[in-house]
Amino acid sequence: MSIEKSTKAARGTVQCENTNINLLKANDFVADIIKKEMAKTKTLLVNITSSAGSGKTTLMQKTAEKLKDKFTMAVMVGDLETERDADRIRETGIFALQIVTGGICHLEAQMVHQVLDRFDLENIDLLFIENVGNLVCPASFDLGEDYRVTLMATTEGDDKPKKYPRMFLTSDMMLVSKADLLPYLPFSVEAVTKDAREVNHELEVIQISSLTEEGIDAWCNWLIEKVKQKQQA
Ligand SMILES: Nc1nc2c(ncn2[C@@H]2O[C@H](COP(=O)(O)OP(=O)(O)OP(=O)(O)O)[C@@H](O)[C@H]2O)c(=O)[nH]1
Ligand SMILES: [Mg+2]
Repeated sequence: MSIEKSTKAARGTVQCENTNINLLKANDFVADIIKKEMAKTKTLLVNITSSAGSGKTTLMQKTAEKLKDKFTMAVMVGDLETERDADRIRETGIFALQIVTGGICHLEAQMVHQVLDRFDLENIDLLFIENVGNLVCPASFDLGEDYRVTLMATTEGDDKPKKYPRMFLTSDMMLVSKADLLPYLPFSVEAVTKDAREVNHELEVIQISSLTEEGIDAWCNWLIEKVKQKQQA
């Protein structure tokens, strides 16, 4: 099964007893509308997920610094409170919009759709969604993205993929972030990769550090390739 098929099928599968099936159906309906909109404007949509503090915003800043002269890019960022992440991303010179969820622990397709008209999609090649920081709820909500990328920081411990499998099952890429801290931590990249691939054998993995720029070229090249594919589709 292709990555696209397997991850999207997983995103649509309701496994958790507490999950509200109607809510997810409504979400998927709007996610489809977003997908169609992105197909029309040939905008690559990438949903960035992780635990709180794994380095999502820092990676958005670094990616903007590296790619903003190559593509038009923008970021939509979800947080429970404050405009802080959007402010940080705007400092790089790209457009960023904060969605304040007011306590909701994830973004839903409806929230994304509501603010889409604030983005000049016809002229945006690459749109990121920085999701609310946690490995649980964001896993269940398809936002119409082309790709889901999960950061797994070395500071979190290497046991997370098996404890929070749905996030890794529904992701296309795992970025092992804060790799510069590896010499100081009991964290095995080999072990985390093995566990994550046992959950999702098609998961791509890149080790990165936004501080030292390790792996940032590989990450940017992956994005460049995906933007190209989207524009040729
Ligand atoms: N050592 C190290 N620290 C990093 C790296 N990337 C981010 N950080 C630090 O980690 C902390 C959290 O980074 P953020 O980018 O705010 O993380 P986030 O995932 O956006 O956080 P939330 O939006 O709150 O979930 C900050 O103090 C960053 O400076 C990295 O590659 N290496
Ligand atoms: Mg952030």
